This record gives sequence, structure tokens and C-alpha cells, in this order.
Amino acid sequence: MCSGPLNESILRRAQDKQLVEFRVHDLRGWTHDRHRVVDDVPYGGGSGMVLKPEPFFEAIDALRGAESQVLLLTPQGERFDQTMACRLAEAPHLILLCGRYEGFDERVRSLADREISIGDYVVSGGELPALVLIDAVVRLIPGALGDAESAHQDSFAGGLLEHPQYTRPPVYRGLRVPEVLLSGDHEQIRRWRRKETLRRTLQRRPDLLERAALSAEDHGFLADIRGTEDGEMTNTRSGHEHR
Ligand code: 4FV
Repeated sequence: MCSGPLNESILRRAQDKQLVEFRVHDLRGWTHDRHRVVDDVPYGGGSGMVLKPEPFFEAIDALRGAESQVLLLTPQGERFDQTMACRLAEAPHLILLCGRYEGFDERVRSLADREISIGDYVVSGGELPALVLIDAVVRLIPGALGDAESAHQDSFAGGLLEHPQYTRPPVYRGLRVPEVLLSGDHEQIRRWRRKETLRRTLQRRPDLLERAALSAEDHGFLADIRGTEDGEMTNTRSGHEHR
């Protein structure tokens, strides 16, 4: 389940460039019984199975080094985001504990330096959350992305949503690329992109705007946007658009 994503595209190239090394361990490797059991029924009854503590403790005994950070993937953890990804991209060694079934024996949590959630929903195992984290972190390692890719333009790179992107053809099924992007006027293009970043963030994630460091120019753009939006708002209430 893990080898696929770890050996494709950016993660593959990052390994080839010796920027990162991945090791995936089978928890059963730290069991000692004939059936290599890693789970058991929950104390106090109830449905489902719980992952036993022993294999995790023995795994961490074997894998943890002086610089290791143990991250436990769980819906009960801190919410993973771009800021956390940037910080983890500087960590020399991460050990990611992935759950299955109903989750971990509670004592496993004592092994973790941080508990991390990728979002308020439940998936069937911690592997996909771990792979999401790995992908978001590795692409931030200097040199991991080629020229064609760039992390600094990503959504959330500046804590705001990314501006609209366009490529050829200039018109498709009547849908036209904004003139300014065809103008070659890089200052106007920069301004248009910043304004669209602010517009999209205002419309879709106003919470991000509150936390963002905005320039005087940004506030100017926002006043424009709010002005026109309010203008449009007035019109839409009466049901038809005035462009
Ligand atoms: C999850 C999340 C997540 C819970 C039970 C695996 C599952 C099962 N992990 N962010 N959301 N984990 O749903 O990190 O063991």
C-alpha cells in the first residue's frame, strides 16, 4: 500500500537525489508468537479490535535515534497543515505510526512526540494519512521539486489560496483566458494574480485572510473587491448581473 506512492513522481525523484530515504516496516516484525498477532479484543468489550502496545514499543526501541521525532497519525491529533509541513521538512528523522482497526492501545500514545490528524473524517488505516503527510513534507525539501514544479506558488504557500492558473489554448469552447495574462506585462500580471488570490481567499476561506500578513497594496485590492462585490451583491439581490 505504501510502496506505490513512495516510488512514483516527486517522492521517487527525491530518493534518487538522496534527499530522503523511506523505510516501511511490518509491525508483525516485532511480534514473537507463531501467528504474529498485532491486535486483540478491547478491554471492557465492544466491537472491533485494538492494536496491541508491545509491537509499537519494541519497534520504537529499535528505530528511535537521538534526532527522531515519533508522529502518531490519529483523528484525535493536531490538524496537519502547510505550516506544520514546512516545519517537518526540516526534521532529520521522522517515525510515522499508522493505526488500523479501532486504533491503538492508549499506552502507544506515550511513544509519540506529536499526534497528527489529516482531517475530521475516519479512514480505514493510518497509512494514507502518513503518505499524505510524507508527500506534503518531501516536496518542501530544497531540491525535491524540479523547475516545472514550484512549492512557493502553492496554495497556502503565503497562507492564502492560489490564484487561477491558465494555459493554452487562449479560448476554449468560448471560455477565454483573461487578457492580462496574454499581455506580457509582468507587473500587471503580478497585480492581477495577487488580486485574484485575495478574491478567492475572501470568497472561499475568509478565515485564512484574518491570519494572513497583508500589505497596503493587498488592502487596496480587498477594498476594490469588496466594493465591486458589494456592487454586484446589490445587483444580484435584484436577480440580474450588471457587468
Ligand atoms: C486518521 C485521520 C484516521 C482511525 C482508525 C485509522 C483511522 C484507524 N489518521 N488522520 N483522519 N485514522 O482516520 O490521521 O485505525
